Amino acid sequence: MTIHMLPTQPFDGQRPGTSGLRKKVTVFQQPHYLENFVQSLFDVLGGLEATGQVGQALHGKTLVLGGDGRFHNRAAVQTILKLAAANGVAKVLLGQGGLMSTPAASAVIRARQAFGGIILSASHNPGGADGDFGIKYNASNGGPANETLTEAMYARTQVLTQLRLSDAPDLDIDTLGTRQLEQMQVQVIDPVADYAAVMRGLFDFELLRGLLKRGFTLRVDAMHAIGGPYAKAILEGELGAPAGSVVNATPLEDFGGLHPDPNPVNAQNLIDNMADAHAPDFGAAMDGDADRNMIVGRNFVVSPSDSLALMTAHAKLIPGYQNGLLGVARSMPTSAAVDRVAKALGLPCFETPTGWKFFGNLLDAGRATLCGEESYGTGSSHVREKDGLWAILFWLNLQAATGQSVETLVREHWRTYGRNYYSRHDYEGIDVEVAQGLMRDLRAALPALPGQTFGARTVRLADDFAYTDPVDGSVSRAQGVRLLMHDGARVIFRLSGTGTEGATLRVYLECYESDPARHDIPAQQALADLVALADQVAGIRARTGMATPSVIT
Ligand code: VG1
Ligand code: CO
Repeated sequence: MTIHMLPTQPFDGQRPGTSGLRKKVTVFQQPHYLENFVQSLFDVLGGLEATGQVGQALHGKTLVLGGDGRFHNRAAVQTILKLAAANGVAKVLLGQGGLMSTPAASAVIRARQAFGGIILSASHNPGGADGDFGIKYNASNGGPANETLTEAMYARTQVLTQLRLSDAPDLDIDTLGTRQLEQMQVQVIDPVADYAAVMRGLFDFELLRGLLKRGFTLRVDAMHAIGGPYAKAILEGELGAPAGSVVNATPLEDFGGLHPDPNPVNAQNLIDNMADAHAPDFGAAMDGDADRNMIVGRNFVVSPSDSLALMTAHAKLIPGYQNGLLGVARSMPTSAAVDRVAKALGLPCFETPTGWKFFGNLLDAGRATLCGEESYGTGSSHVREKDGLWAILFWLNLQAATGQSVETLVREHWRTYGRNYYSRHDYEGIDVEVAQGLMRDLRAALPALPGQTFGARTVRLADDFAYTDPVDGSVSRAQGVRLLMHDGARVIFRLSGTGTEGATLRVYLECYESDPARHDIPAQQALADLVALADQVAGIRARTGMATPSVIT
């Protein structure tokens, strides 16, 4: 085995987006494409620029490695191991079969005090040979690399000239145990164990066993992705849910040809099952890397923004949060439902840009305990990622503790706090120039909007969201255009940072209704005037040629 220094040339476009670098599998399969990105990461982590000595700062360090099992996962693991060995990494903790969910990777980094971790996933994006692949780096707190680090990585990809790679043969990644690659140890670990231990410490497993024993039924749809093994081990294995409660539980390289995104559109099958006369008591789905969750009651879908608000309101019923919360945080486009609960409970409430990386500092500093995003993501300080199965266990524990169904819990919540009607309209696959033009013109139109009236609503504030991190003072600008109405309604526009084809425009719509007699209006109807407003202000239909959004959640 020898370590080779191979000449290489920079690739364009290796700037990480909302959550790591995501591209088509075919892009990642280009010679040196993955190698360049990982070498750039190691150069930055190793302090190459600072010390001039390769591998200095990585010396003696342990990294965690695993992915969601999508196509190219196994090949990428082998390549990354050979790069890590050649770059002086002391040890890699590798999930068996190269597998690890995103929240589990975060749990392992924290439990084993690793230096960081590399997660191979394009999350909810489709998989397979024609699908997407992705890679992201998490730091020693278990959370996504912050913008300073991702920008440094990107800068490095643009000037990279050399790879350090071992020519060792491929390693056995399927058998538990420790093996050697050059000077580096590779320990193949059970990807579920550390994560399950964290869950045991948060939830009342005894109570949940009792609930399931009494015949409470559930259907958890793992969408042929990495959440399957975790849900099976914990829900069926440990808590005694009947075999078959977790469906689509075997991770497939192409997710069965489906789109592993737990929303009512892509998890239609779950929605149908929960509308059935024989529907189970509780339903849920997770995404490709198991950090997202959708919560479904009998014939009743919970909006992710409501889920966060409800968790905040009831947190003290859950053992892990019985002493109360330090604070809560939501991404800017997430509805303000949680703000109302925070206000009632006297909790600090933070509004961050889209992307879990922005919650890291608040969690580390002990200023927030629960965090959430409208995109079916909720989590807490137990790890530094959003966590699908955690959310499922939280809702199960909540139902066990209160004896109330999902629908009753949500309706009670609306009665107490009012309902924030919410929807997201996605326009996918727009020409990039068109999308950028739309946002540019929208930004230019902002100064004239305050005071303007559209039907019953008047614009109170129109701006481009900027965030100053209250912990480190870093500023992130241009995080989305906000139109805030005098009555609390909002329309938000931003472009997706996770897509791999053209541009995706996301339009987020929200309005507030305090009157319980008006809590049963279909969301699209309640928000119809805001949809029209959005089109009037941004010219979506005219510019994109799309009469309707491609996805409505
Ligand atoms: C989307 C969501 C965002 C989420 C991100 C990563 O980003 O909107 O809330 O944090 O995906 O989630 P964007 O830039 O496409 O809107 V995951 O589960 O894909 O890692
Ligand atoms: Co995900």
